[in-house]
Amino acid sequence: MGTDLKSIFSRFRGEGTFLEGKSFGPGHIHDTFRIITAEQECDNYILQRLNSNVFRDIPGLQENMERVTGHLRNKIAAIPGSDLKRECLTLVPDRETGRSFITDSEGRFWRMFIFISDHRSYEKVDSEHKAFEGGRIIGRFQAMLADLPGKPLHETIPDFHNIASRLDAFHRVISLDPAGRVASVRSEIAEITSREEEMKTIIRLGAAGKIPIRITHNDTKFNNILFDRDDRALLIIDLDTVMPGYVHYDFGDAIRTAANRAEEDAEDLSTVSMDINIYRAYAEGFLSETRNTLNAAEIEYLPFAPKLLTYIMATRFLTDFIDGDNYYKIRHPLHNLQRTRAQIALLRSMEAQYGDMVQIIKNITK
Ligand code: ADP
Ligand code: GN1
Ligand code: MG
Repeated sequence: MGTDLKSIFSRFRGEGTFLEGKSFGPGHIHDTFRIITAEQECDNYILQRLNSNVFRDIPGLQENMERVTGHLRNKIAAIPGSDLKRECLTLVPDRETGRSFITDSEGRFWRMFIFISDHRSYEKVDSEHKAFEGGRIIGRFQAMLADLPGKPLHETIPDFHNIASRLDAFHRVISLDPAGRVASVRSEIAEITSREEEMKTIIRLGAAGKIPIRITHNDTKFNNILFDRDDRALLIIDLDTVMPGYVHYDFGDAIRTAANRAEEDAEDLSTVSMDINIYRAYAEGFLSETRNTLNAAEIEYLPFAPKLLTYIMATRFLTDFIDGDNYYKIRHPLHNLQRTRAQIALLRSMEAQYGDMVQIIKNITK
């Protein structure tokens, strides 16, 4: 792999000499490597082989990425004291064409970023300070993209958070039962089907024109936020799914991951629950940047969003399990089922605390 990475690295307009390249980070989608350069004064890099099974139109995705990072750079540069290299992703162009990605001899797509050095990232959140900071940086991201000029962004994964489409796919895979697993997951299937109508609330509000389409990140998993060594949030990375969406998608996925006391795939379900104090702190940070732009219906349904996103993930993990594990990277044969169960446990914990979740948003926005 070493020589391979070295030759891929050399095709980008990076600075410095390739020293080593190693697998890096917790992502479920791409193959990510950190490239260390030999010279102290040169940056290190993140090199990614992109998953073109998940993302069917990589040139379109990269066009989004260039527009979004370019717009964010202009906004951040205008903030006194900001640090562009650490508060915004920097794509490194192809030496020959200047494009933001290359293809290798097997037709696979690669891209490269400057490595944001000395950062921290968290799977779970253990302090209200970090939760507030995460909320603030995602709120700022959304606010900064509100005036992105030009045509709409490409929908890099069509209907990504459209629960009606996700449920169609779920029922399709159940009727096909390609891996013969349906009989073993009857109770998990029942957890999903019993909530189907309630979970279509957000798309119904959208269709009725009560909540607007905005530019959203759509993968605001907490480990996609990088912090500095003092736990100040620097930026949100993983911009592949930035596209048109509802504010609820970003608020919901951040709470799903930040406020869960256990890992996303916890085996011991008794450890899974939502920490309401993390929820409150995140909401305060997020609303400090966005409350003036959100309409009354968007605010009213914010507490519903974590339930929806947790339900979407449970549905997607279970769909992939029944399908025979073709989408998510797994570390053991029952991994997708374990993820499903942990998400259902989290959803139940949110349901038990729903009244408090509603009250907290009312208190912050009154
Ligand atoms: P995936 O879609 O597979 O999650 P990401 O774009 O989130 O891929 O990247 C995977 C991991 O690589 C991240 O979780 C983070 O740890 C690390 N990473 C990505 N980009 C950078 C960067 N510019 N600087 C530092 N670390 C990064
Ligand atoms: C994937 O790329 P990553 O690992 O941050 C997935 C998200 C899920 C998440 C669940 C493009 O996110 O939608 O929420 O796994 N990304 C894609 O952990 O499907
Ligand atoms: Mg990621």
